[in-house]
Amino acid sequence: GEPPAARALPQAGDPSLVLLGRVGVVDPADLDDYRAHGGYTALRRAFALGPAGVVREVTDSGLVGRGGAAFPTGRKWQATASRPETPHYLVCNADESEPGTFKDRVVMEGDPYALVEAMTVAGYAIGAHRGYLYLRGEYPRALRRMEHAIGQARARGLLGDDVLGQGYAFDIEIRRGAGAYICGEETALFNSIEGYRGEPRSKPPFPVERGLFGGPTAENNVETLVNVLPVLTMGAQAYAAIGTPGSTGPKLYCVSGSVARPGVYELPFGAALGELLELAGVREGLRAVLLGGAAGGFVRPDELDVPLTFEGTREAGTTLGSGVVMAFDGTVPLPRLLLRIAAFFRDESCGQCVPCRVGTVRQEEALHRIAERTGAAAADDVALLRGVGRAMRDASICGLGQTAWNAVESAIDRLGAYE
Ligand code: L3W
Ligand code: SF4
Repeated sequence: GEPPAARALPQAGDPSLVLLGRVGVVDPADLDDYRAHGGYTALRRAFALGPAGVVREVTDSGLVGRGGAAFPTGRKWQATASRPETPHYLVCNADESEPGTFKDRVVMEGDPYALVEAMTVAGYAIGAHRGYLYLRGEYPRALRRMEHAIGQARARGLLGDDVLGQGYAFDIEIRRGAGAYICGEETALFNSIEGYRGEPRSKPPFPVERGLFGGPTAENNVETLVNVLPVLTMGAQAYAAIGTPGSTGPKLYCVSGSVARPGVYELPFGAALGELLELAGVREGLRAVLLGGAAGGFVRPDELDVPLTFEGTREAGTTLGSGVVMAFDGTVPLPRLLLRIAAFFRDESCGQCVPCRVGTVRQEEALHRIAERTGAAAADDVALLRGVGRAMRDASICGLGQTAWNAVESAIDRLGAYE
């Protein structure tokens, strides 16, 4: 089709990109090449600042978590660093499993040393000597590249007993997931590392207080951690000038569905959804856009001016989540799509609590009945969906159950599904 009119398509490797600038340019197996492209300047700056100085920079940058919940990273690190109990742990959540999310994979495959460096900075800031990288089991190439990068960093004194000769000890261990979506929930992830069933724990206590092996733990998403590198290299103020006051910095988006050029895009926070879709080459006949993944919500074609920020999407009644942008045209029957989402949650519910274990089954059954009636819903089925949805949202232990009805609800209320 026609090239996008809005602006030049940012390509991976474009040096103007803050997060993807090295992807596709640097040799992901070569530590020296990483260094030649600016690698390890952030860690040097971290050592110059000291742990408290790093936490201050991250706090001042306004960086918030990129795994979907947008919790302030500086506050999380400060809370972990200040706990008197030892040891402290760093956990990188690389169990990227939200349907439609594939940004962390691009970072790990294309710029693995960046994550090694970022984890080292984070470990230093929070006073941890051990970091765990919990890696999605279905990412064999990311596993190979991260294993290699960690091994090389260790061989060159960038991990181990005396990192960069600064007297700081830090090492990284990789643990692989085994295909369960729920193990991306931070406390289920801890249980999985500890050898227990991957079931979420009740919060509070939050991980900053009692996390992995009961110790104070900072758990961060891959994209969150790699953002710490530009925070340190450009400084908190310059970083905070990117994006909007409420959502600072650059963001990665995973664009898929009815677009000409699906893939990972980096844009500063604040671009309009329509602008991103232009870049990705949105096709004719757009019917709806799912933002935030299976746990997210739908946006109509007449709402594409919604700004891609945490506050903007919240105001519009949806969520940015981890950056999923899934475009659907009229060739995708909405009832089938909702049924697929419901089946996903029914499949992935860990079964620990009743509202989610039973609710995800009831939700799928109701959607089946509706689909069998060629998409027309009886009023009592919609009422049942609302009741079950409310129970799941209010009474589930973790985010899976709490969000399992989001997409269906927004399809009914905003897209007029089943009318
Ligand atoms: C200290 C407090 N820490 C909260 C910490 C908490 C966690 C973070 C966010 O994720 C999202 C959902 C979807 N003192 C604290 C505190 N924390 N209060 O902040 O916590 P929370 O509970 O708001 O969210 P969460 O359960 O960690 C839910 C998204 O995740 N999601 C799926 C994501 C999938 C991916 C992926 O595949 N890559 O990210 C599904 O629901 O957007 O908003 O660390 O400990 N007072
Ligand atoms: Fe398990 Fe669902 Fe309960 Fe979360 S909400 S603990 S996934 S049963």
